[in-house]
Amino acid sequence: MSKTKLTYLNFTGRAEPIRYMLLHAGVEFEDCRLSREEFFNNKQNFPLGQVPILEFEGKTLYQSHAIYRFLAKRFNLEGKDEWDAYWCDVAFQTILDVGYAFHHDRGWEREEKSEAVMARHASDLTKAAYLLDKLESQLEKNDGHFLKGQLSYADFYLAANFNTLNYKAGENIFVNKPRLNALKEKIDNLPAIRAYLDKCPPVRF
Ligand SMILES: N[C@@H](CCC(=O)N[C@@H](CS)C(=O)NCC(=O)O)C(=O)O
Repeated sequence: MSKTKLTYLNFTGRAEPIRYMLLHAGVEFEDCRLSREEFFNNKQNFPLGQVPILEFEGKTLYQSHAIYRFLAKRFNLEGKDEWDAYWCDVAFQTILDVGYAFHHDRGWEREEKSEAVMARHASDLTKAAYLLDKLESQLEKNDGHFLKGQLSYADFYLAANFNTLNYKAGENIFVNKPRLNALKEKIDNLPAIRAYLDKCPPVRF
């Protein structure tokens, strides 16, 4: 059996949902975290010159979202039919949108705290809060998961991105979001994920 190897940088970022799914599925893998220098020395060897890449069953997978969906299919993490898969994708894409709300230049945390910059940041926070409320409603309808009664890749995506989203927002955007917090806790406390989190070195995002 060929070795499974995930190559990324020393961040959670796009790789963390892959780490979570592999860990939960009990797949042993090499978690290769390149330094900036190592990345640029190897860039030409990666299919699109980017990471993450996942070597799995003798093939090289790239494009993070395609990898998430591939693993979701392989590990039965997108529900029982295409309707479940659809709602799982909706949650995933809504979480992505929360992150996109903060893709603006981060003038609000540097010197440039002009009225315009601060107004834009406030508007980003409002948009994110609106989307997070929609995600809360989806969890409420489904007894605490994005799909009722089952784990899905959207659950893993949320937990794996929690800290990154707060980093992008510059504050904890999950205050008063009890269901999202509970889901993150539940995923982070799955045995294989807990064991990983307890020993992985702290990273900024
Ligand atoms: N669409 C790609 C984007 C990957 C990507 O931009 N990765 C970053 C690291 S987070 C990277 O490799 N950047 C270096 C570069 O593009 O030169 C994916 O989601 O996998």
